[in-house]
Amino acid sequence: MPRLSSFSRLATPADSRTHGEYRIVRRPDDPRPLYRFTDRISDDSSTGFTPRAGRYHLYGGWFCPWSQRVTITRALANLDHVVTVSYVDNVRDGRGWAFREQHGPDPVNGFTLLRQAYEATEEGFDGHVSVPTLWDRATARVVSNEFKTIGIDLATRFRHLAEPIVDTYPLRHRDEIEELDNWLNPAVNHGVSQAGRPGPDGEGARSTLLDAFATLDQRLASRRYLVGNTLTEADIRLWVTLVRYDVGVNAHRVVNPGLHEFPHLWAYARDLYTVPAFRATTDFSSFTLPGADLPDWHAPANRPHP
Ligand SMILES: N[C@@H](CCC(=O)N[C@@H](CS)C(=O)NCC(=O)O)C(=O)O
Repeated sequence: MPRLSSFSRLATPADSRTHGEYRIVRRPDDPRPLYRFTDRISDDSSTGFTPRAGRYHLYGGWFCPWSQRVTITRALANLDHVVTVSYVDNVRDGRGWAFREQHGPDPVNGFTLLRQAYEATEEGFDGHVSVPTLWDRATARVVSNEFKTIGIDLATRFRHLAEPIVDTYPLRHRDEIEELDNWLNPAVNHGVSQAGRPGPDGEGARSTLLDAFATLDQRLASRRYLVGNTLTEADIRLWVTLVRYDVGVNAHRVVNPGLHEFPHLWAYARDLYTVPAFRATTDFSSFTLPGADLPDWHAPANRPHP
């Protein structure tokens, strides 16, 4: 019988009866960050993580908006041949994210569970096992599972190795991008899950979310992108939530009749879907709830020129 190489090893199917549900027990007095690994890539060797072709690997999840932010950024930074990527399975049990048939084995370490990458970095690791996770082949450890700084580093630190298709984090717009994030991250990116809670529990979040959509709709009536006149990180951050909205949290129309109620915002979202980096990193089946109707993402967007 042929021996399987370590790189074709896969986890056994997700099974909550045997392994329990995935959950994190966090002591209230634990001072460590929620997402434990927060190292940065820097081109002046101050962090030890220097940008080199082939050095880093991104563990992503098709279902995950935080992960998709980073895979879109990677594509727009033109890093397809510089930073490799692979995907965990769409479902998990108490063991956390795992590598299974659908998206293939771990091509770097042959791990069957993403947790093993964390344990290789910190003995007895007991924190969040999350995607995206950035792995360093040179030191054989996790660099970061902080999606925000992973995205910024991919957008800014590899330019000597690859000419970006789009500069998604231009110096002149960084303050405005982060200012928008201070509003949109709680109101929209995190607000959607709260808004999906039925009844009074979700009421506040629903009105905050719909107010934010209305303000964005107005903002996007006369401009193609959120900040400046090119696509930036601000658009990526918003879009990954918009693309999931009508088939995820709002699949059963618990928040509103649909994104189409905000015609400029909806056209803006469709316009971004025409960008190959957005389209190629989207797998609707990985985040569409059973019975949800997929809106027509291919309808022409007719957006204002920047
Ligand atoms: N929720 C994180 C972003 C990353 C994240 O939540 N990823 C999800 C998948 S979409 C995950 O892997 N969660 C496992 C965990 O956080 O333990 C944050 O707000 O910083």
